[in-house]
Amino acid sequence: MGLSARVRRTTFVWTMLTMTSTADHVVAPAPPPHVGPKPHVATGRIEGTVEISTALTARRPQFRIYSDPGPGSTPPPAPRDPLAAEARNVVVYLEGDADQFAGLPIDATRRRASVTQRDERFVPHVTAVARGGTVEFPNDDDVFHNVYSLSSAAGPGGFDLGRFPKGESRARTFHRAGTVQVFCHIHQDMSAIVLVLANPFFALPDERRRYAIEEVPEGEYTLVGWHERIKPIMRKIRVTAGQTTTVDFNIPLPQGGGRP
Ligand SMILES: [Cu+2]
Repeated sequence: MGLSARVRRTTFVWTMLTMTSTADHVVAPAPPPHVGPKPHVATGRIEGTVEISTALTARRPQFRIYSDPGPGSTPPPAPRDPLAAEARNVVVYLEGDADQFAGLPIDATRRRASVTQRDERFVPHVTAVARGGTVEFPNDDDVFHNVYSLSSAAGPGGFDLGRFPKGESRARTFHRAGTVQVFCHIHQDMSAIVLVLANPFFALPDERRRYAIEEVPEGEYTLVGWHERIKPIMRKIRVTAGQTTTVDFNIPLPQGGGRP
């Protein structure tokens, strides 16, 4: 037989071995889904790009200052592209408590996040955790900061982590899905948002505006593109095992809008 046929045969045998080992790994007969500590679920991937489409008129002067620093001045660290910066404030997530999610273990990394107080801002401005997740709020500034919220998603009455100095941190655990707006009593223009999500299938775009949600159980879902200044964008999607579903979002920010 020719070389290519041999290669193909080798591949076939390897595939069979892989399948056999996979089959051995799963208890036979296959348990019903949602039962057992680690159900074997066929998963796929969702990925895409987030574009922000607006002139951001009212905010442009702020960025012009950064892009044209005077001689000898040290401007605060600023993104080269303000639109790319807004893409970092987008969260893409699967909606709701779909049946497909029941009994799935939630990766611990989906339940941890950190929002630093730096240069009298919360960094990042937007973060997300799965329900039950904990967010750390370390103070990296030379001045005291405070962290509080009145949002109902943060629990009855919200929370107030008090005032604390540089080098210290306070944490808050979020048990209810929803949008938590975070502020500082001392600096009124400081604000952050913690999006607490009902499931672990979410992502924030990277600096190239790309996002990816891994190991999503096969099925049909509503994928949401969220930004604080728009009505969430909903897309019906299907995730197929072993495949990548590509969904790009175009987020039209209202012109001249500031942060609420
Ligand atoms: Cu502050």
